[in-house]
Amino acid sequence: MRLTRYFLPVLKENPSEAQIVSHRLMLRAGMIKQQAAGIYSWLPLGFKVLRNIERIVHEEQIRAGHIPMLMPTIQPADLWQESGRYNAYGPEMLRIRDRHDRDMLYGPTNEEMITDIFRAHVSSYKDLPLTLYHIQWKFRDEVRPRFGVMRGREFYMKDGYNFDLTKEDALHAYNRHLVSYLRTYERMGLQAIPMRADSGPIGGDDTHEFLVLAETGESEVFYDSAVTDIRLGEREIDYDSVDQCRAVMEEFTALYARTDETHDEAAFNAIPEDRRKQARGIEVGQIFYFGTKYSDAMGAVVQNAEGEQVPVHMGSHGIGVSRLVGAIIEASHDDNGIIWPEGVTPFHCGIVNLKQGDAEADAACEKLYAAIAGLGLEPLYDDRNERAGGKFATMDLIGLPWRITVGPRGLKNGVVELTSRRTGQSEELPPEEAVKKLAAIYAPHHAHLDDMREPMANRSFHTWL
Ligand code: 5CA
Repeated sequence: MRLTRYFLPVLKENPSEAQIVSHRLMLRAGMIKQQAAGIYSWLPLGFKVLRNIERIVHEEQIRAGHIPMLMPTIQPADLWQESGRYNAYGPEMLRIRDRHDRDMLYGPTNEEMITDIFRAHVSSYKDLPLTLYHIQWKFRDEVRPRFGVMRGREFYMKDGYNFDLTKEDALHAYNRHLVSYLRTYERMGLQAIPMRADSGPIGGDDTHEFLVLAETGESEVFYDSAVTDIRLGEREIDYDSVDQCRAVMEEFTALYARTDETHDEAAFNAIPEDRRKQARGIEVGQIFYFGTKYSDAMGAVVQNAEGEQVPVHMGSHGIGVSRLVGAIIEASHDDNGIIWPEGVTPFHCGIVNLKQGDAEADAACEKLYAAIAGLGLEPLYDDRNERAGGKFATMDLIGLPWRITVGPRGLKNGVVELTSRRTGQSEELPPEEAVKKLAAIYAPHHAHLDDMREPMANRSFHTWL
């Protein structure tokens, strides 16, 4: 993309309505525009990041064996009357009446609807286990929408639902989700710590929230600092293996880590004092096991091997896709702007032409642009007739992890400059070498591109979007 042809409405001034850094930077970098309290348009740069996060979520869900689908945003009220949650949900639910006077609502979550789909089409244990998910806009009429996309009223969420014959199978689904969530967040450059939490209006006993530690987080958390040393990393986990998934779950939840709702002062005080931490965190996901709560209420039963009709065991699992855009910025920025992790960056590399209009510099930029695009990567070429300082400031603000600076002086020596946004370090090297470096940097993040070259039957997952 060439900047002169793009739509990147960056703001010079700090917007006064933004209280936290991610909201401020998203507005300044031209990523979002507020349309009403807690309701945003996603401008092109923000939309790209949202889509990248969504793609990672899809890839990791499909890798774990979960099946994508799409349910509507508007739901009929009667499903919620059946489950008993129509009244219980309270004023957070946006209630709508259609022209036939039928009660509808803008879905805050989809337990009822998925249970309705399940009971209409599944009647035998032979069709289990089954995990269906979708990524769809939700609406919760929050009392205090704030912090931009972090607590919106309209927000984008991945929600998944598992159906199992037994509690044991459903707990495997719970552990499998925990593992796949860890991998999902790590690919986005985030450490999200599973913490024992409260199940709220979803219900059930077993639930963990995934928290990214950040001073601006809305949740108060208590944890043993040793949990921050654990990473999934490159481990290969077989999602069908009950033992492997359980082992990871136990490893990640053995140490004390809880939100304030489930905090236990006595257990906390048993941790060595230097490891006892009280901090704030951003909730980027939550997993639930709630047994037969919805299947009992809505008659989601299957026939088991003995010919008996039994209610299915269920759980639900959510990832705050739009909230993650803000959470990643909270975790990764400096005074000059955003620093995107490679896994989610809207463009892979910026190209800054120090002397627009200089025939040699222009030609070198064009050549770099084509070579980077040839790798399947997307460069953003700042081809404006602006001074270098302004171009650097824009690149720093929008946070592309790598920048190639091209100028007549370097070209005389056959070199360009490759700069890391994170460290600020630059190195001079021939343009072909800079392109090679980018290819190596992004190789681990683009396994899905290799996958696309495989015949359909050999692909481990489809590539989305
Ligand atoms: N049905 C369950 C699991 S699918 C559910 O709704 N869980 S939830 O309430 O915890 O929401 C899932 C995730 O959505 C949260 O962890 C959070 O990251 C995100 N989320 C919830 N409310 C908002 C909001 N108002 N704005 C942005 N993201 C939100």
